[in-house]
Amino acid sequence: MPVRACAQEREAAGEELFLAVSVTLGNETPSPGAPEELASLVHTAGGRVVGFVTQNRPVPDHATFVGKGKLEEIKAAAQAGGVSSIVFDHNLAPAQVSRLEEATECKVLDRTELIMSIFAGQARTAEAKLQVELAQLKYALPRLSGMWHHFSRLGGGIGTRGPGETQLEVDRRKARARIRLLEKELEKIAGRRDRLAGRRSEAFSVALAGYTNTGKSTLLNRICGSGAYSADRLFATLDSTTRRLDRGGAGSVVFSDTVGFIERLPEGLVASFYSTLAVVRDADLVLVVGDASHPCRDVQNEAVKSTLERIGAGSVPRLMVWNKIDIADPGSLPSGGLLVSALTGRGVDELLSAVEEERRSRLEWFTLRLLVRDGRLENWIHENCVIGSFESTPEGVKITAGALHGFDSVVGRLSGIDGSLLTIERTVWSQRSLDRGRPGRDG
Ligand SMILES: Nc1nc2c(ncn2[C@@H]2O[C@H](COP(=O)(O)OP(=O)(O)OP(=O)(O)O)[C@@H](O)[C@H]2O)c(=O)[nH]1
Ligand SMILES: [Mg+2]
Repeated sequence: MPVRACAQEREAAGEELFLAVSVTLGNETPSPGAPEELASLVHTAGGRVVGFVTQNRPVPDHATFVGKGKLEEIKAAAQAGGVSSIVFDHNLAPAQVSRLEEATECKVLDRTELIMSIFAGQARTAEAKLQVELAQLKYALPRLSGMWHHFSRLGGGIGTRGPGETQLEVDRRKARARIRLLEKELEKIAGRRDRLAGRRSEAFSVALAGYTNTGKSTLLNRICGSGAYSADRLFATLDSTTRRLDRGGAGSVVFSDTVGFIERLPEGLVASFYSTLAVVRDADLVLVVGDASHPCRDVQNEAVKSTLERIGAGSVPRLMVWNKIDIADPGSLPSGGLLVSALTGRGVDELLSAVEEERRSRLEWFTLRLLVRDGRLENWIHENCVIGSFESTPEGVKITAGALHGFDSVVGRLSGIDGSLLTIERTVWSQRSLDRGRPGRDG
């Protein structure tokens, strides 16, 4: 069967076929997993890459990104493969897209549009949908002139659908008004989340962050027994899920799972998902979850480190966790980090012990005296502090307790419940001095 007829049949079956283009610029070293990752992104978006064209250039061509000769090659390859969509593993200027589409007579998508299209297709929660629409609109705004022509000629498909699709056809004024509305809605949602977070701020918060598809949601489910959505696809998670780990003791730990990262995560998505990513920024500890079985695990991890900086979480303490050791080559396991399998549970107890050790190292100890027995105050202390000793005396209750976020935060919270029943001895020890066995007066 001729290639073209075969391609048409597959397109008719609902799969959009792509020619992929990747250019290595200047003295960049091509990332070894980049072609597979691009193909995987296209697959997640519902399409298939049927051909790959590469080029080395010192700098991008101003008009068409690739050079003239390469453009001819791309056009010929698209025709031979019977594809009407081309994806560039780069970000293109609006004028470059127009010229490329004219020259090749194909729809041209850049990396940002492709990733945004995946986000649009995967968004489940109201917040994620609004965030993706905002990112898409902001990206489309400078491209709106000619957009109508672009979509009417090329029809639907990847990059042209999603929460933002109808908005892409309206004029700039309407798009700007919509952007303002979306920003207001998102502020409201973020405000509600901040208020909720404030209520549980005494817990030790641990965020799972890492490259997409490394097993963060599976690990959250393994640790907390929760039903977070996990799947063998990129960007399965686009929101944040927080679960409390109930270990039966005082001073709880909450784990949050959130959207995964990728190399060159589009700026617009980082900005739009800023509040979703607050669980990482505000965490007491970030577990950086890597895929030990992935051939490009180190490149992925570099991308994760730089994304953590970009989202403002660069200074949060981290613990490296290498997941999927059940399918990793035992001869080349990564060093420097905990080794776990979220699927089989191997190493997960050691991981929890490491988290617990980290939490205890941050505790600050102090002594409280309650003048009378009071259920509400005692409950609060039990739920939010680690109890060192609890002594009932004729004058009330004497409690030695440790808290995560310092003595002052505890005083503030307890006074809010009923300060009149309380005297607090400002005798504060750090966990470190306790560990040395010589509790010294730090404050
Ligand atoms: N073999 C093996 N597979 C795993 C392990 N952990 C997760 N997986 C699989 O890896 C795939 C991705 O898992 P997820 O938990 O959805 O990954 P994620 O990091 O949350 O991905 P995103 O939400 O897309 O960023 C799923 O098919 C999981 O079953 C593991 O320890 N071993
Ligand atoms: Mg996930």
